[in-house]
Amino acid sequence: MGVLEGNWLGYATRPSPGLYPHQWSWDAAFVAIGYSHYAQERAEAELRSLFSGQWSNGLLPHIVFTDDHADYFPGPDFWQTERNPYAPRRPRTSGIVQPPVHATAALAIYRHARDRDRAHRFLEEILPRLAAWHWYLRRERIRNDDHLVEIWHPWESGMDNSPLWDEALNRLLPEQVRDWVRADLNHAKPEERPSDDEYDRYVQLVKLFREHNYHPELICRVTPFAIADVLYNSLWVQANTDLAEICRIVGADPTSFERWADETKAGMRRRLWDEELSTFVDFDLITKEPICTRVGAAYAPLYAGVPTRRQADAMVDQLTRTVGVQLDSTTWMVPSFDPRDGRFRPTNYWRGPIWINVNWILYRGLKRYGFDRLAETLRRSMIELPRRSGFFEHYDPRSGKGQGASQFAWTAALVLDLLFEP
Ligand code: 2M8
Repeated sequence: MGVLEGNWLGYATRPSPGLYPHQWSWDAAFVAIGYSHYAQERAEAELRSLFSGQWSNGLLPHIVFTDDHADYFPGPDFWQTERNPYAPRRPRTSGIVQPPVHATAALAIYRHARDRDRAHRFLEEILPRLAAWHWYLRRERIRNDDHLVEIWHPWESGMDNSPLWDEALNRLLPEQVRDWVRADLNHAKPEERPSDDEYDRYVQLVKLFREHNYHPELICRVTPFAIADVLYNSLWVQANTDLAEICRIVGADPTSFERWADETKAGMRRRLWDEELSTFVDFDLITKEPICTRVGAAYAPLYAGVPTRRQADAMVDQLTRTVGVQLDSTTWMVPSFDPRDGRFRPTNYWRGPIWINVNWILYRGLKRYGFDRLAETLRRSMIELPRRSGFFEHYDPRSGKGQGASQFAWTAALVLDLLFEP
């Protein structure tokens, strides 16, 4: 609770002091889940603040800027989202999205509420906004018969420099002129952050979207990066299921969201399942090739009930034999990337370290399919790691040492969720 208190800005929670001074989209959802157990009003405020940055076409931006002058790149003056008529003038925002965990967070607020009437009113208030957000993804980001949502930027996945994107990013040429300066290295060690070459590509994509004034119907034609990501689509399936439940609670029609969950679930089974790897894999919509890279988030479909029983058994068998790591006799966790792969880097961001949010998603998945013992070990490990090392952004999968930003909000929020869980 102290970590969340320290990051509370009075109306929203920043991910951490220093490195992340604004409000991020999926961070806000995880943080709201943490607050939902003991600070209902604050949980509501967290989502309300994020949705104050929603565009009138439904896009929920990946960053809502809290302070125009904070030391963060790219800031609002670089994004220039005011070029798009749907973007709000205030607060200023970025022009891309992040994974849709928000309906899930809103439902958690209702389920954990001390004051149910108030929570009911909150659901009524937030439902149109959640629906507009899901309609945006459905309308602008699904253009294949498999009903898979596509992302156009590594930042949209939330797993910025995951090896999943290496090939797609390598197809972009390095920037000729670097007319911008990174701010992250003022706050973090370079070996724990993406490389300059990766930033080059991230910024190039932003410039391309900016040139097209963030119009999705133009971007979808020109983007060199379009991927159907397993984690994103799993969270989308579950969020639709949760949004349908919200509809039922407030007496609205849940059928569209139920159908969207079912359609993407079927599409994932059809298009993303890799029999040889015994897991789901991302799909590059530009090259029309699967991305056969084993990352920790590849097991997220368990969370959304996507795999068949046979697939789930094969996945968990693989998971325990490959990506999962035993830190000591009692601690077992899932790093962001397969430790046996030559590109594995235990201290580098999304290329190896353990992240609590992905493990929380996998924990829920293991429970959903009845892998209770493994789920319980994972739950205890997720509580144990921060207890030993502090609430860090990520952890070294060899030693459990905390890395990246300290006082990291979603780590604290999700540990709270585990502790409060009945
Ligand atoms: C990281 O991403 C931002 C860009 O969005 C950054 O590196 O500046 C990612 O870990 C992302 O998943 C997270 O939401 C964000 C804030 O915690 O940081």
